Amino acid sequence: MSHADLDMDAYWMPFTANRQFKQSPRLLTRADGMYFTDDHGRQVLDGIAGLWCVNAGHNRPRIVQAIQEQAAELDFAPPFQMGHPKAFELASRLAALAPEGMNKVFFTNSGSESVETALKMALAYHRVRGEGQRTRLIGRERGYHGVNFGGLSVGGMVANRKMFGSLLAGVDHLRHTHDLARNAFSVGQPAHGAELADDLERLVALHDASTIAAVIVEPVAGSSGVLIPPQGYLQRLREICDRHGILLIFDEVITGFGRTGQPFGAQTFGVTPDLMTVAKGLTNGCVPMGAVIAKQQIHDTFMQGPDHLIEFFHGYTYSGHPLACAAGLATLDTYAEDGLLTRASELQGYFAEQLHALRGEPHVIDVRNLGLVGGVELTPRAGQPTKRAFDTFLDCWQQGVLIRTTGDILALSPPLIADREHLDRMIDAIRTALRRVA
Ligand code: PXG
Ligand code: PLP
Repeated sequence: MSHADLDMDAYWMPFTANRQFKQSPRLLTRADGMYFTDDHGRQVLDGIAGLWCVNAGHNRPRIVQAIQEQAAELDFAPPFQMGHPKAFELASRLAALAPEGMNKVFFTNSGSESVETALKMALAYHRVRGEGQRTRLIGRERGYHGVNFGGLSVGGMVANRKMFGSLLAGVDHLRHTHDLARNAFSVGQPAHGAELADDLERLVALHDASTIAAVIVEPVAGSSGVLIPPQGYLQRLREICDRHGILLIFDEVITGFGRTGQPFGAQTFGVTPDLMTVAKGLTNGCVPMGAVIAKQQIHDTFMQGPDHLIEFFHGYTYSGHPLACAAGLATLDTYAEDGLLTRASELQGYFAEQLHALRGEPHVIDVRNLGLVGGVELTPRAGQPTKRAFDTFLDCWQQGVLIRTTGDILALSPPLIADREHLDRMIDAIRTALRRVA
């Protein structure tokens, strides 16, 4: 079906320039492997794993079959006071992949819900331990933690926040780590900025540690433009949290499932958080699902009082949905069979080399990379912020390559099945586009 036959009026599209889109729609109708097909039958190379989620590539037979079979076998089981085997199985498999000691899994349906869940877990954890005055949550400027009120509050993307009132009370933010003056064109982790973690000491001095429940950061900030943590930064944040009894939450919604070269960013960077949020790649994007993975000790702290009482008053109708669990199990099998959770570590050298060759192309003021994530920052067009990057995106789309933009930053996060030729083609498309956008 072509969009000429489609009534586009009713659908209010998320995070989309609705009027512009409906004038000139970009419709995807099929997907397989590294490619989408659009409604004109054109093949479009997927440079962003759908939306940082289709890590094993599209239409993987094992996952498709698992979803089909599950739908016919058990379509739904209530998650409260009831269970079904695949939820337990998937939780065990995730615990085995996660960093040592992080072995309790709470299911949600998205990254946003995972973040809300982790923030609530942190608050309740302190309360259960008798430190209920630890209510403050600390995020970071330029952080993205989804779109619900907790995640928005700790998040630091101004456009996402400014329309929505005063958000959660008692939230503060660390400074972001983006520093073009010292770190532009760093290959991998930038050298400068570990000391920015000390900003947490400033907030501790201001609020007192006894009021702070948790700090949440993305190991690599994705949505706000591919910001790679400076060498030593996450280690230092961990040390400061430990010193003050503050929980450290890693939001691994993007960095999870092989994106940075190890199963989780925590492993790539050698820093273990207390709570970890995941989503996206958990089911290869095929069925909505998220999870919070907690340290055993945090979970165990809740397990007190009479054992017929609910320990944590939280959960979603679709927590651990059978279809999502089936997709998750088949996704983990697919990752394991194809060695995808460490494949980015093999490809990242080549990817970095090719991506950094964009240095010197028109408008390029920074190139950054880690694992199979790349960012290319452009000078904004005078008086028209974001337009140059968006025009570059449109040009790439015309060339049959899907990239992503945020502000004036281009992002690449290819499926982890990509080969060198795919990476070349994505980067060539960006080069060609940059040479012709104004
Ligand atoms: N945390 C992080 C770190 C994310 O990247 C979320 C939470 C929210 O997940 P859900 O599933 O509720 O969307 C995300 C999501 C982009 C982009 O263009 C990134 C996300 C979502 C939409 C667009 O970079 N990440
Ligand atoms: N709103 C109403 C009226 C509900 O009954 C429920 C769940 O029962 C929700 C919201 C929450 O929905 P979910 O559990 O899918 O997040």
